[in-house]
Amino acid sequence: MTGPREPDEVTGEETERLAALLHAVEDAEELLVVTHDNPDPDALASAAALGFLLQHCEGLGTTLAFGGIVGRAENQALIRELGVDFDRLGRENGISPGTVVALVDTQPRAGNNSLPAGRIANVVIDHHPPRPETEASPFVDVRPDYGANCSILVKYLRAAELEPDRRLATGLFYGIQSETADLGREASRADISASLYLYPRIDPEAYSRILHPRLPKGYFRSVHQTLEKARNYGRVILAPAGVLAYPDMVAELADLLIRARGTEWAVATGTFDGRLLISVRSSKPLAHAGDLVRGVIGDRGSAGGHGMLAGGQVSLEGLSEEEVERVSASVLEDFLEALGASGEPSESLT
Ligand SMILES: [Mn+2]
Repeated sequence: MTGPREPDEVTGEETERLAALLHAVEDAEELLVVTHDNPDPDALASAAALGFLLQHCEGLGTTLAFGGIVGRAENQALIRELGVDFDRLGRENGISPGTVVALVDTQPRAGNNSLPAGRIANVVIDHHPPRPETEASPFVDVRPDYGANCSILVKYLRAAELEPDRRLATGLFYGIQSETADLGREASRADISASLYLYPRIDPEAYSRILHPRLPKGYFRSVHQTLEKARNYGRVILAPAGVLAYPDMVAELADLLIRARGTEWAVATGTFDGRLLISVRSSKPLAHAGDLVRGVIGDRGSAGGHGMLAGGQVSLEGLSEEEVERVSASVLEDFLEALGASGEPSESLT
């Protein structure tokens, strides 16, 4: 028997990584932290934490930004409780030369961020599988064994002996719990340790406001429509949601559907602003969901993810309504085939 676990100590390796990070930004005038489009809590809190760290350690003026939209009520509440502003970044936006760009929870050319083409990311801190394009960045810290990117940022804060304020601690804690399904999905020792460190520092009322936000009517409409359209194919649920109320809705639906008893895979799709968005969840720890989505989407679009959760998108720009239907249907069919479920008769989930 072992006693209750204490947060890990800061190692010399972490101190060295912090020194290298600070060295990489020391000549900067400004810092721009970019996270992936339609960001999730892990991305949002990671960005806020990196801004906080470099503001305090290097006195850098910091802008946080992402492309796309935050629609999920929990994620909007997280931004409110973090008390930071995020700029909207278009792929065409110029970034001034004296600005250091940091990517968090994503990597250069991953297809899910709005870092302008040709712009080098000076700093990359991520927990998705490393990509070859990332090697061009001067400072890279990619830890695919971490369940949440926020847990990497906690290592930096602790190495810097920089206490996160209550708002940031609350946001980071939520980011980790949300990404790892409360430490039950792909959580590593580092995620548990970061959670133990953060928990005494959070604001419980703010945390509760993030977890239990009021929901817009569009949420119920989308859930209702999706449940009616969702089909069971053995252990697979396919849910073509149609037009989404907001882009991160598709992840919310996949999170809901994977909870259906007996389900090993949930695939939710929907369209938003000229794109087919895909979100995949698996209940199996060694599912390789990221590989699955990459294989199915192929060169039709972009995809990425981890073992138990993944996502992707396919551009629908310029397609007629009929063509959109056809592309959407063929993506779902390809998922069924890849999951070995195509021959089985489907039944309605409800
Ligand atoms: Mn993440």
